[in-house]
Amino acid sequence: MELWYTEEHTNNVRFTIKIDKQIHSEQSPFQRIDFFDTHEFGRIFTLDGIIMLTEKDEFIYHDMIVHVPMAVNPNIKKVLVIGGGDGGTVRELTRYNTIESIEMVEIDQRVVECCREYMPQTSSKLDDARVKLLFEDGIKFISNKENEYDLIIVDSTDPIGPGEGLFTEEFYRNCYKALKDDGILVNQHESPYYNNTARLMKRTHKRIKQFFPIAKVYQAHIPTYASGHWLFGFASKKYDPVKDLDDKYWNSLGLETKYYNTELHKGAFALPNYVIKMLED
Ligand code: AAT
Repeated sequence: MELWYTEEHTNNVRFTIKIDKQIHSEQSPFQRIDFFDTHEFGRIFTLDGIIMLTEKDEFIYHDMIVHVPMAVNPNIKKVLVIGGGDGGTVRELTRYNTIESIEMVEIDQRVVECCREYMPQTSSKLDDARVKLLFEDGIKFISNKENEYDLIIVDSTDPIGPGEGLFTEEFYRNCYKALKDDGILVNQHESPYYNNTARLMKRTHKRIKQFFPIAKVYQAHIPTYASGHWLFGFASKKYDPVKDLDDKYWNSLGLETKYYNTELHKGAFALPNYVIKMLED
């Protein structure tokens, strides 16, 4: 018998992948956690029936959420990751010797435990000496921080369920406060393509723009997220992500990346007209 994983991308569109084997399934206090092996995408990890990552395309998401801010400010030393329990974002951050501390605040301890067991490709660097794991709600965690971080990465689920509060005005105000004067906020910013996510992405940009003098959006092609066209937000008190790109410095580090390079960095901020219009509205 053939097994297929199906995810609803809209009420009228479904995305289906052939499953070789179901690996693990459980209901945590926060969400349903599943792992499957697939022929096309390798092992996949889903929360509440939505793909968080696959072995085949996670490099795109994690390269873009980490290397873009790191190539803009080479002096990033103290980083906060909110969500990201699979460890992919932390894995990329640990490649920078200049980073001194990485705090990862993940609401669901079971995500980390399961990813340590079933997703070694992303969780392999969670034991780095600079990494501190905190199992709490990122919304609450950030509320009393001031002038502490050089970089905050919001590697969150979509704004439904436990991730909802990570897309609110209050949360972005608190991120602004928690960042140093030259701090950068990067977040997963949903997709502009289908109406259901476009609505969320427009609202997210509007909210971030209220607090940050510089608020830009950049894109990547992530095949297993709805429509494949995914956005990230770059917000800062000081740095423009393209004008302040330190490409000489980043290239001198000699980091080998499968997706990111500094030419692509510049290009990722060039958006299709319909997206520019959505962000202006
Ligand atoms: N690295 C790509 C994987 C993710 S998972 C996002 C993580 O955010 C999940 O582990 C979830 O438990 C955690 N999370 C959700 N809400 C909170 C919260 N309030 N505080 C802390 N952690 C939280 C991102 C996938 C993006 C999918 C896009 N479609």
